[in-house]
Amino acid sequence: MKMLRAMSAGAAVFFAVGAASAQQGAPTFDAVKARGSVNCGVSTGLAGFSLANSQGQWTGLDVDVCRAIAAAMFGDANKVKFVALSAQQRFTALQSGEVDVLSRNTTWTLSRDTSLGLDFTGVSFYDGQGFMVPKKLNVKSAKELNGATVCVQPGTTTELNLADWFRANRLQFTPVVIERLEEVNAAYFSGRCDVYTTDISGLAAIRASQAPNPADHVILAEVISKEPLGPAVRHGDSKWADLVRWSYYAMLEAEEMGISSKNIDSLASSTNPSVQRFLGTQGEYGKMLGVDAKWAAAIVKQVGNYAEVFERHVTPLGIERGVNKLWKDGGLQYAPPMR
Ligand SMILES: N[C@@H](CCC(=O)N[C@@H](CS)C(=O)NCC(=O)O)C(=O)O
Repeated sequence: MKMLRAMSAGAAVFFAVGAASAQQGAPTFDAVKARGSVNCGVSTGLAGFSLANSQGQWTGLDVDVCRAIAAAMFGDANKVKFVALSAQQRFTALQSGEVDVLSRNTTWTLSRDTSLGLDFTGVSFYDGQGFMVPKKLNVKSAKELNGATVCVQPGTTTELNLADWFRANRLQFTPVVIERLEEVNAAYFSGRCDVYTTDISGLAAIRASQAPNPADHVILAEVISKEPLGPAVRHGDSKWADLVRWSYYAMLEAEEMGISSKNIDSLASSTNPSVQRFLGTQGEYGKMLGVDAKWAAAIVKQVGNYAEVFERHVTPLGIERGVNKLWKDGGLQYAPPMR
């Protein structure tokens, strides 16, 4: 594994793309099925998104996306092995086959979609980059940050946007670039950096779970980028990408239809055709995906719909649904029809 990680990103891409085009069929889908569990790459520990407790049990929205895939594939949301990955490690881990899917606050960008050999299957959380500063610095706007020392993780869109934004605003800054999350957190909370920059969801998670006193830190109003975060798979296995994509959409569709883990059993006798399609009592949608007819019902029963997952993990951080509301409630979350 060390050797794989040590391979240059370029070599890994060549290997992954070469392997994908040489093989026909559904290598990842078949490999996951034969193995009996999904290898899911998550971040090393971000409250609300992917965090392991002392027993090694993972929770969070990114974690639940992988549990949903396992529920669809095996009828059992627990058939997942979580692999903790730093921002720097994550793409090599996917390219080399160490994980089947990355569900880890990863921004969908053109270069990742193309030259890194990935396919993004949707957006599980619409985010943007922000800045957190100690309240005692009395900073009201990011425009006041000239000359600041800024903590940032490498291998992220964050690092790039940071440089762009300061340059565009003709401001100076000194980056403090640290790979390990605990070390960046320690650097910021010990005052080694004036500013912490990352996705706003990350800032909220770090403030809520790591700050000695969360009220001592403010997240500034400026949002300097678009960060559509979503699951990613390797190029070249559409059957696997389809399953990952529709597992997530099933959570959205369930919310839209008012199907939740609490009421799904009571809907078994529903005569509503779209409910019947969702439950797998009408149509052959499971077969089309290569899984059981009850795949979507298993997701909702064992993991929940998108609102349930969001409220369980993300709401406690003080993050509102905002743009992550369903389209019919004025947000951006929209699932294509399940038919
Ligand atoms: N969305 C950005 C940033 C993602 C990212 O890795 N953010 C950091 C800061 S919140 C993180 O998740 N670190 C967790 C870790 O290293 O385990 C990207 O895709 O590049």
